Amino acid sequence: MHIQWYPGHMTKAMRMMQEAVKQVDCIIYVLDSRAVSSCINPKFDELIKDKPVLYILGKSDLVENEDIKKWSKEFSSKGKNFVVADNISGKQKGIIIDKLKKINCEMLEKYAQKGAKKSIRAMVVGVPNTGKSTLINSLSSSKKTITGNRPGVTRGKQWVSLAEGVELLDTPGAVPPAFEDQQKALHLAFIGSIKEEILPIDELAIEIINYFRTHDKEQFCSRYKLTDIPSDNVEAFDEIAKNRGYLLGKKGYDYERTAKAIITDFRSQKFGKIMLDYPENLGE
Ligand SMILES: Nc1nc2c(ncn2[C@@H]2O[C@H](COP(=O)(O)OP(=O)(O)OP(=O)(O)O)[C@@H](O)[C@H]2O)c(=O)[nH]1
Ligand SMILES: [Mg+2]
Repeated sequence: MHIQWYPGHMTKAMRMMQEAVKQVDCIIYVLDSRAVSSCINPKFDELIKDKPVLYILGKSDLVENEDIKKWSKEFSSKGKNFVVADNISGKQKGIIIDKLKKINCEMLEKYAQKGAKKSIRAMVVGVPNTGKSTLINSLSSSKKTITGNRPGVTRGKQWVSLAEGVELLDTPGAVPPAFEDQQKALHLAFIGSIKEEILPIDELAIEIINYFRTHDKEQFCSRYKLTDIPSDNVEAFDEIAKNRGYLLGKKGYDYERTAKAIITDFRSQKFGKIMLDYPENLGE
């Protein structure tokens, strides 16, 4: 399965961000904790240049604490500013604001010396569906930005002000123009950051089965009451369909429904909390 997805609206979005970055003090880079290295878009790194960055290891509720600690260690050892967060609850608001002040302290100090107060302007970036708009809403205790569990929900830029003297710029999610590493593209597809319509669902489901052949096999087998994952993909589909009762009358098994179920089950943690990327994959 080869994934290539770079719609016109992303070219436009990247151009918009290249302009907007000139007006901001810093970047909030939202990553999905399940696939941290896959969420790194080299185009964002070019965009950021020398602006201070606060990384959000978001959707942390979807991975095990022990796993996310590995990323915390990695980011700490690289001297990166980061917060492990679940974007929905807003529980980490205090620490996020503190870190924003910390990474902008030179700029704030300069204004303070002149007796002026300056708000912190931050551009929120990330690949699609990582929870950028959700984070902005929870930080501002509002529903000012539109959110949704599919990629490409945010299409334009939108400023949201917080009472704490922080202004956040929501931006559309963007992937790299080409995926050099198809493994990363696949992980983005698993977590719902690639538009569904360009993905052949049967192939995506097979890739998920392949993942479980080598990782967390017990969780997969337990969900579908399998003793093992058959090495033949058709047989694997047959067994899953049989156990879930996905039948097409007398015609056999409903493969489409089976494929959809595997993908949905993965995204709704039916196989448990799965972290796809581990720190050694962090390209730098
Ligand atoms: N479990 C969990 N779900 C989250 C979290 N953050 C966001 N979500 C869900 O992820 C989906 C995508 O959230 P959005 O905020 O729309 O993501 P986005 O990054 O703005 O997406 P685009 O605008 O499409 O780039 C929504 O269904 C959110 O409810 C989180 O921390 N934990
Ligand atoms: Mg959004």
